[in-house]
Amino acid sequence: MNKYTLDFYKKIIEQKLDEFMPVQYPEKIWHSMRYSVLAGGKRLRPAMVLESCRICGGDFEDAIACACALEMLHVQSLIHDDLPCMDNDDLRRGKPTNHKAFDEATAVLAGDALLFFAPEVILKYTPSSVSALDKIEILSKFFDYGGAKRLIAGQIVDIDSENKKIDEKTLDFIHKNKTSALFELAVFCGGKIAKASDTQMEALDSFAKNFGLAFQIYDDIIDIVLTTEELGKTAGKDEKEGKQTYPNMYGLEASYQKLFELIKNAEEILIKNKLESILFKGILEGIKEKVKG
Ligand code: GRG
Repeated sequence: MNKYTLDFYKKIIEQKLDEFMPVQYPEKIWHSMRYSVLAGGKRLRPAMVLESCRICGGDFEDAIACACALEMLHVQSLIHDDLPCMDNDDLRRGKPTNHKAFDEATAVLAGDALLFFAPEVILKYTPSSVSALDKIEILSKFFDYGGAKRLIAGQIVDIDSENKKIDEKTLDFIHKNKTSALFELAVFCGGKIAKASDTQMEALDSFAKNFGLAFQIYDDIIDIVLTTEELGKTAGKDEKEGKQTYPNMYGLEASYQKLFELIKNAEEILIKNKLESILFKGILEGIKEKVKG
């Protein structure tokens, strides 16, 4: 297997996620947490933590705990997003959603438990070569970006905007917070652990901002053009639920254009800042291929 590709990182991440989450008493909650965390998924965010660390001169192994914690936060958001009180979905990552496989109360608790467990993983398993101050900065960003200022902010505006006419600024707010925030957090963690320079941190951040927005537009496009089987989650859900998306506001053609523009920006940021990345290049190429084909 080629080094530093998504498949390369995915294997490492999945092994560590399994290792960090042994089943213990009361088993039901751990089974529920593990069910969603180990259900597959592309593992983009944790892989981006590891790659950001590596391309800024760090040892990516030092960032594994952070990468797994970020995936746990992401999975928590998916479990809660799928609940009947939110998106009410039956299928996620090609499997029944957590509340379908277990029950609603267990799914709520599994999400809550992951939220507390993730920072514990950062503290417990990040090596001592990462300074206490850097760990505090990472945790502080983790709480900021996962909370009411970013991820939850995006989600609540998204929910409140369903079936309403919203302006471009509001749509932008939703995308930047419910989706881009975790990509920005991923590259911040990787860069911080590598002790990246301010210039590198800024470059990673603007790469992630462009990538995050591109990824949400891509996610909205494939919701329209791919099937449920291809997606591993219910297709056509956005339209049905009156969700505010880029294609709904600007049309499919303009969405493709915006997607390619953002991808180009992201590629240029990497080149300009000499951040040579096999993973980032591969993910961007993969998105282009998928929407073209
Ligand atoms: C942090 C307490 C707390 C709550 C979170 C529920 C919620 C608030 C936020 C949901 C945000 C959400 C579901 C955003 C969608 C982002 C998105 C495009 C997800 C799909 O990501 P992929 O394609 O999924 O990377 P896989 O399954 O491959 O990991």
